[in-house]
Amino acid sequence: MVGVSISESSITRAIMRSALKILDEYSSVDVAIVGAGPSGMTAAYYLAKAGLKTIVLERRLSFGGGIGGAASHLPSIVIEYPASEILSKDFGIRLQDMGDGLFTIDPAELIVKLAVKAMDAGTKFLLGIHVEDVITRDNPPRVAGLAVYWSTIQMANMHTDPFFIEAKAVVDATGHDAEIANVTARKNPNMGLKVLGERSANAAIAEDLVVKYTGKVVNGLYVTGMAVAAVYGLPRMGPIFGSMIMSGKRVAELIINDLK
Ligand code: 48H
Ligand code: FE2
Repeated sequence: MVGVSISESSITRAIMRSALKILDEYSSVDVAIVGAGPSGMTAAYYLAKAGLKTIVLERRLSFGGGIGGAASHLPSIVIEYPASEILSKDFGIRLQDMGDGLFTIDPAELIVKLAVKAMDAGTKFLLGIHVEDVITRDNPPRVAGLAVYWSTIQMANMHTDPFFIEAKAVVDATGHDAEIANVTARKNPNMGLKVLGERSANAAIAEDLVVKYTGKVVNGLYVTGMAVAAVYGLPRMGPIFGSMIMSGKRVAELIINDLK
C-alpha cells in the first residue's frame, strides 16, 4: 500500500516540471565540463567548492570514465604522490601503500567518492548527454559554450538539432579522443588550435607533462586529463591515474583565477 493516490499524469508532470526547471537553470553556467572521468570530476569538485556554477555533461549513464575499467579490468587503480595525498585528504579515499612510491585504490571507491564530493560541493551532473559542438564568438575568437543532445539521439544517428548551454569556461575532459578540442579545431581554423594526437607510452615523463600542459587552449576552452596528451602530442602513461587527479585540480585553479 502506498500513502498517496498516484496517477500516471501526476508522475509525468512531476518529471516535466522538475527536469525543465533544471535545464532552464543550467542553460547558462560559469563552467561546463565535458566528461565525468577522473580529471573532469576532480575539476568539478574544486570549481564548485570555489562557488562557481558548474555542470558536468557525460555521454554515458554512469560516472567514472576510464576508472571502472582500470588496468585490463583488474580491481586496482595505481596512483603516486602527490595525488595520493589529495585523494586521501580531500576525498577521503583509502590508499594501500605498495612501495616504490606507488599506492593502489579501489576503482569503485574512487568513482563514487569523486562523484559524491563534486556533487555535494554543488556540481550539477547531467548523464546521457552527448556534446557535439561548441558555441563561438568573434573579436576576439573564443569558445562560449556547448551544443548538446541526448546520447540516444546520437546513437540512433538521427538528424536532430542540438540545444545550447552557454559557459564562461568550457573544459574538455573527454579523455583520449579530446572530442571538444577536435571539433573546435576542425570547425574554427581562425582559432589556430592544433590537435597533435597522443603518443605511445612513456609513463615517467607522461605523468608530469600532462599536468604541466593542462590549461587554456583557446579563449574559453581548457583541457584536462588525457585530452591534454591528445592536444599537445604527449606520451600516454598507461594505468596510473595520479596525473588525472593533478590535472583536474590544476585546471580548476587556472579557471578560478581567470574568472575571478
Ligand atoms: C559527453 C563525453 C564525450 C562527449 C567523451 O576517458 P576518461 O576517463 O578521461 P580522463 O582524461 O579524465 O581520464 C583518462 C583515464 O581514464 C585514462 O584513460 C588514462 C589515464 N589512460 C592512460 C593510458 O595510457 O591509456 O573520461 C572521459 C569521459 C567518459 O566518461 C566519456 O564517456 C565522456 O568523457 N565523453 N561525454 N560528450 N562528446 N566524449
Ligand atoms: Fe587510457
